[in-house]
Parts: sequence; C-alpha cells; structure tokens
Amino acid sequence: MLFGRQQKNPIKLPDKEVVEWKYTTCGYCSTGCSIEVGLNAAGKGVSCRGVGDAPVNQGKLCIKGIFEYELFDTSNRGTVPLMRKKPYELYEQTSWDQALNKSASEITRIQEKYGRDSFAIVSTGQLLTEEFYTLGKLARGVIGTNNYDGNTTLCMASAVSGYKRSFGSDGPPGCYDDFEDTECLLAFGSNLPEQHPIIYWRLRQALEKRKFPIIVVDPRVTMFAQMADMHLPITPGTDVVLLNSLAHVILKEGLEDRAYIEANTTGFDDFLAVVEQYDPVTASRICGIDEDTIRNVARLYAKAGSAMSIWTMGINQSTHGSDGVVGINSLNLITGNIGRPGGTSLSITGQCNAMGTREWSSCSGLPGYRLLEREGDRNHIADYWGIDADFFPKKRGLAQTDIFPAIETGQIKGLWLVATNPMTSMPNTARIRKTLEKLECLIVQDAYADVETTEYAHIYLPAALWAEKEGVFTNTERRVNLVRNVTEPPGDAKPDLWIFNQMAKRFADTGRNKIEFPETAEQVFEQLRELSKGRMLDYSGIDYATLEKQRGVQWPCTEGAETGTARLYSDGKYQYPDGKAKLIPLPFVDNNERPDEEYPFWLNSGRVVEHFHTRTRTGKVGNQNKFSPTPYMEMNPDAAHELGIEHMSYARLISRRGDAVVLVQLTHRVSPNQVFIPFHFHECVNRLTLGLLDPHSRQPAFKQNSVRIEAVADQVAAAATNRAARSF
Ligand SMILES: Nc1nc2c(c(=O)[nH]1)N[C@H]1C(S)=C(S)[C@@H](COP(=O)(O)OP(=O)(O)OC[C@H]3O[C@@H](n4cnc5c(=O)[nH]c(N)nc54)[C@H](O)[C@@H]3O)O[C@H]1N2
Ligand SMILES: Nc1nc2c(c(=O)[nH]1)N[C@H]1C(S)=C(S)[C@@H](COP(=O)(O)OP(=O)(O)OC[C@H]3O[C@@H](n4cnc5c(=O)[nH]c(N)nc54)[C@H](O)[C@@H]3O)O[C@H]1N2
Ligand code: SF4
Ligand SMILES: [Mo]
Repeated sequence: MLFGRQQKNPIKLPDKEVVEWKYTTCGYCSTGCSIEVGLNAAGKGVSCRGVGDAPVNQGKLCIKGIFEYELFDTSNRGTVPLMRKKPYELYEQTSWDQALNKSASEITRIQEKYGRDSFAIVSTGQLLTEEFYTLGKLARGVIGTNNYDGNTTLCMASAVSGYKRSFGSDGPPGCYDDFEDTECLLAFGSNLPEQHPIIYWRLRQALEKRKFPIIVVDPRVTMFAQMADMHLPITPGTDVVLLNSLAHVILKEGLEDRAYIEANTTGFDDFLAVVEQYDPVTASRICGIDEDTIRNVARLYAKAGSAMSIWTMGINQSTHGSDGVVGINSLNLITGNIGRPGGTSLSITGQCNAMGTREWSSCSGLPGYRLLEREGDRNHIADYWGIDADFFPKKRGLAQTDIFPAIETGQIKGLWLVATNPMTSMPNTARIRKTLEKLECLIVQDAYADVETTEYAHIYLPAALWAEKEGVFTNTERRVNLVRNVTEPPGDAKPDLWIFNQMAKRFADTGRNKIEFPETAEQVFEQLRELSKGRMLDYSGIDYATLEKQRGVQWPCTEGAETGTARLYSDGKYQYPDGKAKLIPLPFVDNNERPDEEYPFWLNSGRVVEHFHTRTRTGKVGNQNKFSPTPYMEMNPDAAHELGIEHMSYARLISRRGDAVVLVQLTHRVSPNQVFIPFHFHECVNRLTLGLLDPHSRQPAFKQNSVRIEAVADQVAAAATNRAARSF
C-alpha cells in the first residue's frame, strides 16, 4: 500500500516551449533582480527565471518578477497616439507626426503667452537612465521650464534631502552585503518581506549563517515585524523623537564613538543640546515606546561591533521625513557606523530606477548630482550641451507636490506627465482632478491607454514598457543594471527615448537652443560616462558588455577598474567642502493631522506584495490580481465590534477631504485606533489623504491622516461602489 505523497498525482507543468532565454533586469521594485525572459519560437515572452550567478538575487525572483513576461500581453496597452480638442470628448487616433507637432506647438504657445515656467513636466522613477538624462536635457536645455520634477517627490525626496543635509550629497552609502557583517539591524517603516522580497531573502540568508538582532519600528505588525526580535509599535509620525532619545542614551552612557565624531563630523555641540532634552521618559510619552525599550535598543545598537539602519516609506512619507533620515544618519555617525562592512545608513529605494532619476534626470538640479545653485555646475553642463549657461535658472523650481497647487492658482497652464499616475497616487485626488481639468494642455505619455489621467488629457502618447527597450536602472545599493531589449512594443508604441528625441526635433528649427540628441541608448550612456568621470557617481569604468557580464556594477567604478565599489565614505571623507559630515539638531514639532473626536482613527497606507502602485500593470496580470482583487482595509476586531462592523463586510471611511468604501479585513496587525489601506486602488485611500508636506523635501505625509469609520447598511450598493474603485 502507498502512503502520503507517493499516492498523489504529481503536478504537471505545461511545457512553455522556450527556445531562447534573454537577459534583462526586473522593472518593478528597486531591488534590481537579474531576470531571463524565455521566448517561444514565435518570439513571444512566455516565462521568466532568475539569473543564478547574479550578485543581487542569485537565481531568486518574487511573484512580480516570476510573472513579469505576462506584461507583454496585457490589455489596454496604448498602441496609437491619440488626440482631442477638449477633455471628455472622444479621442481620435492620429499619427506620431501630428501628435508630436501638436505637443510642441502647444508647449510653445503656452510658454509664449504665459512665460517659460507656465508649462510643467512631471516624470517618474520608472524610465531607463538614458531616457531620464534625455528628458532632462530637453526640459532644462531646450524647453527651459524650471517646473520640472518627478514622482520621486512622493517616494525618495526625503532620503535625498536627508543624505544631502548629513553628508553633503545624495547617494546611499551601503549595500546588501552589509547584512553578512552586521551585528544589529534597525529597520524603520519598511515592510521588506512584501515590498523588497529579494532584499529580505538576502537578509534571511545572512541570518541563517549567523544570528544577529533585528529591530523593526512600525506602527503596524507587518510581516517584517513578525519575524523581528523586537517590534517597536511607534506612534505614527514620531520617529524623530525615538531617534533623539536613542542618541540621548548613547551619549549619556558614553557609548558613542568619540574618535569618529571628532575626526569626521561637525555640529556636535548643537546636536547634543537638543538631544539632551529627549530623555527616555519624556520621549516615551510622545513616541509610545517605553523607556526601558529605548534604553535597551540604544545599548544594543551602540555596543554592536557594527550596526546598520534601513528605512523606507514609514520615514520618508512624513512631515518629518527629511529630519527622520537626518536622525538615522546621525545615529550612525555618532556610533561610527558609516562606510564599514555591516555599519551603514541605507535608504531602501522604491521604484526600479528611483536612483537613476536622482542621478541623471535633472529634475531637482543638473545631471550627475550637479546643482543649479552652483555656478561651476551650470557652466560645465552648459558647455557640454553647447548652450549659454544663463539659460539655466539659478535655483530649482517647483517640486511635484507644488506644481499641482500652482495649476490651481493659474501659474501653470500646461503639463506633460511621463510614466506617473497622479490621479491615483497623489494625496487628495479630488483636488488633483480639479487641477487637471483647469489645464489648457495635458499630455500623457504612458504605456497604458487606460491610465486614469488620460480622462483629462488632450494628447496621449503610447510608450514602450520595460524590456521592450534598452538601457540601465540603478538599484538600492548603487548597482547599475542592464535592461536588454527582449521584445518589440505593441502596435505603434515607442520607447520613451525615441519620443523625447522626436520631440526635441520639433523644437530644433524654432529658434530655441540647438543641442545634439544621440539616437541610441548606448550612445547616451557614453555621455553619462563622460559627465560622471572623477565624480562621486563615477560611471567611467562601466559599459553595457561589462554590465551584462558582471550582472550589474556598483558605482563609483572608475575607468580601468575591474569592478565597482561596495560602500561610500569608507575613508570618512564626506561631500561637504570641509570633508566632514554634519550632526544636525532635530527639535520635534507635532504638526500632523491627528485623530480627534470627530475623526478618531489614524489612517495609514502602503502596499501589498502582489500589486505594484496604481495597478496599471499588476491589475492586469491574473496571477497577481487574483490574490488581491479588491480595495480593502485592515481593522482591529475590537474597534470594529464597537462600531458594529463585521469581517468581510463593506464599511465607509470619511476624512475631511472625502470618503471611500472598502472591504473590512479584521486583524490584530493594526491597533484599535489605527487602520491600514493599500494605496493601489483608484478612488480609494487617496480620496481621503491630506498629505501635509515635509518642509525640506516637499514629500507628502501619506501615512498620517485621520478618518471616521461607519458601518454600511446597504451592502449591495457598497459592493458596487467598491467595485467601481477598481476601474479595471
Ligand atoms: N509589492 C510591491 N513592492 C513595492 C512597491 C509596490 O507598490 N508593491 N513599491 C515600491 C516603492 S516605489 C516603494 S517606495 C517601496 C515602499 O516600501 P515600504 O516603505 O516598505 O512600503 P509601505 O507599505 O509603503 O510602508 C512601509 C511601512 O511604513 C509603516 N509606517 C507608517 N507610518 C509610520 C511611521 O510613522 N513610522 C514608521 N516607522 N513606520 C510607519 C507602515 O505601517 C508600513 O508597514 O516599495 C517598493 N516595492
Ligand atoms: N496613499 C498613498 N499614496 C502613495 C504612496 C503611499 O504609500 N500611500 N506611495 C507613493 C509612492 S512611494 C510612489 S513611488 C507613488 C507611485 O505613483 P505613480 O508613479 O503615479 O504610480 P505608478 O502606477 O507606478 O505609475 C507609473 C505609470 O507609468 C506607466 N509606465 C510604466 N512603465 C513605463 C514606461 O516605461 N514608459 C512610460 N511612458 N510609462 C510607463 C505605468 O503604466 C503607470 O501608469 O505613489 C505614491 N502614492
Ligand atoms: S524583488 Fe523587486 S526586483 Fe526582484 S523580482 Fe521582485 S519586484 Fe522584481
Ligand atoms: Mo515609491
């Protein structure tokens, strides 16, 4: 007789008949996994597998990477350019020539009538680096608008700002290998197992070899919190207070690295004066972490041979986002934990090329981490592009989150959106809708024709996606990875590089600056190598062939070097003119929207493993959408019981901005005064959010808002509203 497994029929996997595997890099998150796409005899992508000898993922992929080949065949891709006279009228198909001519003439008309800066451009963290650089050249060198920014203001702006304030420059100093050496890991507002599954796998792999403590700071009991040794369920928006208090204990107990502070930092006395006010008793009353836990964590961190901190949106998306980053950097500076194996301050980035846009897009400055505010930088780029340096503004213009209010007030009349979907991803979407309706011209350049912003657009430009084109992405650990062209875009969709180059041609004979725009991505890459030579982000030793061979190279990589550099600041030399890092005092100001009698719950928002952002992609991939098809909310069972709300019923949330209907999932993952909603669904959480801005980074506080919750009597009507929020 056969028992157990032997009696079962083995699963049969259908043969996908792959005839060729092509190398590329995943286009979802910033982990930067190397992927091979399997093509069948007809050249169609039918499978994905991880690349075994890739340093980042060592053959592994998460659910998004595994099914990424399905993207090539998703519905509602844009296949032809579309135009119409007014929003809400029917679109008409048009040629590229007409769509580009019309776009260029509208940009010119608006700029001539209202001034250069009245036309704004908002881009993304999801193009290839060569595309970012080309768009930056067009925006800054030819069109000449200073109101040019990216969706990275919703995502990484606080990390950029915090790194600049502490170290004198952007650039994450650490790498994934630091897990192998660290003796203590402190993670702030990051749900690594769901949002960066392969970085998490790297952490687990390190833990299997050698145990070290993991401390997770998050108001929610996330998957990461569940595997941690200590979970600190912090009061939302108060990380700066905890950080001040950790520094307080370290300095009070003499656990700091005096020699490092003296040799490599400035500002210690002012820093100390503020930190002294945050003793653990005072701090515990604000941040909700008890005094003994604060002391224990401070001692553990400072006494570890090397200790590292990582963080993601729980820190960045806050009115204290930039301060939170500075606080984490200072914690690592006073303990001498920068630039050494296992000792670092590592911002986990978000989008596949959030780093590339920071480095090369010119959104907040000029290419290669250069600043508009610096004369030498302006002159260098003007020379390189062959234009007059006076054409550049001397200060950066509006951030994305200030561009929309400027449309409201009439300062901005035209907008070009490239690979971002603010109708779902910006706070208070009702306000965003009104601003889009006010525009004289809205151009939407997206891979999908059904992206919500096309409802308000005049011109739609269909773009190629991910491995339908070629170029590079930079990941969280500064690794430049190659995206090889695996297949062709559908219909008449075109790579973004082609679109920017064609747009540039439309301006060539109109009396504007004449700049050369190379045609292929590899030619553009040559310019990045030249422009980066001798700088912190030196690319001069990198070329496409090496990228494929080594499965990515970490910058800086100087000409002639065999490979890249794992860590920054290992010599203790920072990017401020005096070569020192700054310790910056962080007095805490409580300016969040907080729960009160009328709106008694904290509203927190974020992500789930299956979906990516506004679901233009993952909402159409069956193997992802089936696991999370519905807008839902995590709610504590005791809180629900008090309001008469049942598990798997629909409930209504109301904030000062608007309302939303969601399916209720009862769970102890959230405390009784907090709820959590994934932000992937249109007409859902961002109808409710306020999004107060960080004063340094202009990043919105997506995670600290207040709402009231009501049971819904008519469940059938509620189900229909909830369904409508899915939009597809
Ligand atoms: N599956 C999937 N993966 C993704 C993405 C995706 O959409 N889907 N997006 C990518 C992008 S662009 C990004 S930016 C990253 C985001 O990656 P993460 O930041 O890890 O994801 P989130 O869920 O937005 O937020 C993380 C945590 O912050 C916590 N938090 C809220 N308020 C606070 C607070 O005041 N303090 C602290 N300490 N924590 C707080 C939340 O409870 C949440 O668990 O993920 C990337 N990876
Ligand atoms: N409430 C709440 N809101 C949030 C967040 C949160 O945690 N809570 N997180 C914020 C964060 S961190 C982020 S990063 C933003 C993301 O916000 P968005 O950038 O608005 O979200 P995406 O859905 O990634 O939008 C990218 C668009 O680019 C298109 N696209 C993809 N690839 C290409 C390409 O190669 N070329 C072109 N032209 N188009 C392409 C996609 O179809 C999609 O429409 O959301 C933010 N909003
Ligand atoms: S972890 Fe990120 S980069 Fe790696 S396969 Fe998943 S989505 Fe892609
Ligand atoms: Mo992000």
